[in-house]
Amino acid sequence: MGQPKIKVVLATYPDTFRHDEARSLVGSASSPTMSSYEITKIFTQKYLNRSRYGVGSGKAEEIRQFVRISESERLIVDERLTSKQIHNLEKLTEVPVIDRERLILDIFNSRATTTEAKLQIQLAEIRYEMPRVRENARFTPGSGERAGKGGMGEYSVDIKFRDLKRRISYINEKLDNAKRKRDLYQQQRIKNGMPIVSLLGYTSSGKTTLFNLLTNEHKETSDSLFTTLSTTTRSLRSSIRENGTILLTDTIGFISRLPTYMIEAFKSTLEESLAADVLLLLLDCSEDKIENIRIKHSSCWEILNELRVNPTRILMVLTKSDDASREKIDAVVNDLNIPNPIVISCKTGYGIDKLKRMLITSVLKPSLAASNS
Ligand SMILES: Nc1nc2c(ncn2[C@@H]2O[C@H](COP(=O)(O)OP(=O)(O)OP(=O)(O)O)[C@@H](O)[C@H]2O)c(=O)[nH]1
Ligand SMILES: [Mg+2]
Repeated sequence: MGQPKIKVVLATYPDTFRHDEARSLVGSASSPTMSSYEITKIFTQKYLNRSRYGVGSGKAEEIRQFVRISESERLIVDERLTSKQIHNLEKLTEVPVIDRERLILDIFNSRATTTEAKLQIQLAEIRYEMPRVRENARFTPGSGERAGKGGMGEYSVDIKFRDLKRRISYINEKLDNAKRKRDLYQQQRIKNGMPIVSLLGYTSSGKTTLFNLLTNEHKETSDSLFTTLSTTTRSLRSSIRENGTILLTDTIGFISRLPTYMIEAFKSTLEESLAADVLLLLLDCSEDKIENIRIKHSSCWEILNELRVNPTRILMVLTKSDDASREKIDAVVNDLNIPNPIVISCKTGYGIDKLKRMLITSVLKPSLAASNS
């Protein structure tokens, strides 16, 4: 029997993309005690960055009343909140408040299995905490008084800051060790002339499902967000290329509005994928709304640009075609201006042979990849 669910109220934006994504994030998350969440009501607000509560004061009061009558146990706000906003909301609603970044970190925490992923999350946790140490110092929880009158004084803020910085150096050192091992492996791979193809894309775009299909692996897949957090590399099935091995890499997915410090925390994992000879950028075309597909597409490109990836090595792959009409796929291709799309379905096998052929050609002549980007 599963744990009882925790009743939560969600405050998000009115547009469908953010609304639906926030709901999926809550559905994928669980509390530190591993209980999952059940949404009692979704409140929408055009702005979630108002100074006092994030939401407007009127909405905050509505939320307070609903939390009380529905006996909800948490409030989740789909935006980054300051310590002060969290404190104000907690005081008003009398339940713990979780902001978007905290929610993503909680999902990461519940999913991390490798030592490296755990270290990366610890790094992201510290980076989440750092600005809040300073923010906290500006008011005294419980009284709103200035620091020094029982709040965290400047002296203790400095000590806390120094401690966090020390922890960052320690984690970075450990991550560097892991990176050195990976670099060594990569040098060996280059020496042996083994081309590498990586799977990238929005979370839940179908990367691991394709990875499993092409490598005979059984890595976990699910419709929850961030099922995969660490990088796995395997050989493609030998039938793909008779005269040598191609390696395939699966990694963490992207999401919109991901703060830079979180991308940075996972950079060492991502770097392995970004260094591949060919990068397959997967895009789920089964989404109901083309607007949502467009947002996911542009979020991926924003992150790839931020990570300075050379676009000529990227091949676009539209996934889950079994769940999308021909018209929808054509509309996506036109809308996003993809010249030579590879359309696949891991469920029916559609397009998989074409993808394999395309991969062989691309790793042999990497410049061909440019025609698809
Ligand atoms: N209908 C259909 N569903 C698919 C297909 N490929 C994957 N899925 C489903 O899409 C969901 C996400 O698939 P994953 O392979 O876990 O996606 P991912 O990109 O690895 O996701 P993260 O690791 O969370 O970033 C799962 O429920 C899969 O069963 C497909 O070709 N057709
Ligand atoms: Mg995955």
